[in-house]
Amino acid sequence: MERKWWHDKVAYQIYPKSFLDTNGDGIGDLRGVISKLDYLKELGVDIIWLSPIYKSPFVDQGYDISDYYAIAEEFGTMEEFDELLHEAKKRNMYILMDLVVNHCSIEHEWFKKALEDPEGEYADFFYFREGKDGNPPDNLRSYFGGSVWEPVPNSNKYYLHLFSKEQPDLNWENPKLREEVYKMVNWWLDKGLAGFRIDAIMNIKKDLEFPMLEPDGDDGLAICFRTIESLNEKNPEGIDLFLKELKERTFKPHDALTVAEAFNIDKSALSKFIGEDGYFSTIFDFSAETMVNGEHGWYDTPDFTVDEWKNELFSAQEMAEGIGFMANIIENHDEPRGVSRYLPTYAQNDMGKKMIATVSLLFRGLPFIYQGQEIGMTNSEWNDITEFNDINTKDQYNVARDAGLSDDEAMDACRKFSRDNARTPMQWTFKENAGFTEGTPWLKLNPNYVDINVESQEKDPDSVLNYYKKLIALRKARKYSETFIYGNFKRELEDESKIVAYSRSLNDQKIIIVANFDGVQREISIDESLKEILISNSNRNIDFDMAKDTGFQFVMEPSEVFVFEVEI
Ligand code: TEU
Ligand code: CA
Repeated sequence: MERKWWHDKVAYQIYPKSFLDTNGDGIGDLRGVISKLDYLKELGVDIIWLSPIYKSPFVDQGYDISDYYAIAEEFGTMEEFDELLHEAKKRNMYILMDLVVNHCSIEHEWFKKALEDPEGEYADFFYFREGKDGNPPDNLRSYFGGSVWEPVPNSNKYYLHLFSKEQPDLNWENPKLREEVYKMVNWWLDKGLAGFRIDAIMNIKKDLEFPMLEPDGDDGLAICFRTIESLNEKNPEGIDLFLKELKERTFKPHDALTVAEAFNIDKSALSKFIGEDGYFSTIFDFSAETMVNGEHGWYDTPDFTVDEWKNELFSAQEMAEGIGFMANIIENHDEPRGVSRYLPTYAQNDMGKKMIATVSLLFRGLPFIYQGQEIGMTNSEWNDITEFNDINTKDQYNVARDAGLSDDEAMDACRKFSRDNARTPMQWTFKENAGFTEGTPWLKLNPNYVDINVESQEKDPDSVLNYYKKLIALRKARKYSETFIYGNFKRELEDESKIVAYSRSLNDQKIIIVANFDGVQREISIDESLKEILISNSNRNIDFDMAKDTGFQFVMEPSEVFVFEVEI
């Protein structure tokens, strides 16, 4: 496998609006990010992905961009951004921005010009289409609810939006639009950006026939991603042209790191995406996220078992083997907190948080930590639908109510799945507003900041934060890093239900990770000779010596994890 500059790195996602506010307006800002670079460096982070910081009306929290060349005033200035790049570079750190080019904002000048002249040049930057028999061109439902089509004022046309109606989709079929995108991407890369996280990219190719689909709900609509699925079957080469051209014209000449948000890529397509000459450096592993999607919405999301979860992650590891690197996450800004979602209730404590971190960070691939994950931030408390800010949450609440659920039942779905769970302000201290702001935070804090915060954890050698530091240091330790980066992945102890175990091996080194996701003690027997315990979350002193050469048996406590080096 050809070595890349980012292979040995650890990445961290910042959600700028909720990271740290330095001017008291209740909104996180670039100054806040700059002031915490040393904190991140000390954690062991090399690469920082910033969720969108471009000028935006913030209908979808900056994923609706009105000027790709400007920094949102809420976050600061271009000078401050340049300062961030400079300060990061000084510390050998790298900055990734969010590339949101499936759509822009209705406040972007392209869209304004398109509305002024629905027959003109800029209308072709978007999908302006006539309806059929007084109805929109097709019956697709947008990701955030309602038709994907919105009438263009003073015209017989509609415009397409797969997300909210304030996020019109850009027409990638139009070479002029593509040129504008490449110009913009190169402009940022020339500034010294290391690369991009690429938003919702599988959506850029549309089925231009805009066919009607079998409705999947009482609204007579079908969720829009169905066309992506059917398009892949009809015309698998469809998106190829766009993604290849994007890469050749921008990322490749800059040796940029690109991390794409691409759901449901199967093994046959994976090498085109993340292989040696793939469209992207890596894509997120969303296998756990997509494992259980509700058929109609959050409210009917089925439960899953530890073994199902493990199998999804392990299958993704196996799929990427020999092809490329996945970007491994346990949560992001679109998901509830991973420790609240994936840990069984009995394991939702510091032991469990360290355990799931160990499993995730030692996988093969590029690890991403989402802000607050390193201190074990959890889902928040929500009393009322009006406490949420997220557009997706409001829609899902209505979806549940429309399906006949009570306010409390609909709220329960939102409590579990709201994206705002991950967007509550970062918990820096136990003091007022968790040290996030001296003003009024834009989104309600998680009240547990008095117990879960950076300041307290820095002082406590056994904290989740200090465990993350040790874990990252282990991953990077010269003696083991080659194995953690390039080593093969293999399932271990496969017959043991609720035991999550795998190994990483390279040349004459083999490392085994064993985690007890069960709520009771478990007897474990490993048919290898133990060399050393590299890390564990219990600091238990077990005498493995007697079994050094004959395999070793031991009892694991609930939520305990061990990382062993074994004789090979
Ligand atoms: O998300 C794209 C995406 O596929 C969403 O449907 C995602 O699955 C959903 O938010 C989960 O409920 C990206 C961004 O990550 C998200 O924050 C944006 O809202 C979206 O694109 C539109 O830009
Ligand atoms: Ca601020």
